[in-house]
Amino acid sequence: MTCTDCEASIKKGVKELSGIDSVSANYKDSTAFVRFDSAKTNLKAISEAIAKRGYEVK
Ligand SMILES: [Cu+2]
Repeated sequence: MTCTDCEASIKKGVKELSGIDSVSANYKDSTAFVRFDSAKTNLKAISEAIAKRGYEVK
């Protein structure tokens, strides 16, 4: 992530999944925090949603 637009893009991409409670992203330290319902989605789906928007997930 290089700017606040990246944060917004990641948040939007993750929120499109079902079972997401909240998403926050911080481009300055390249982190994203996601609270989700593990019965509805999982880390893999979230990682894919982020990767689909062109970001590397570590
Ligand atoms: Cu950006």
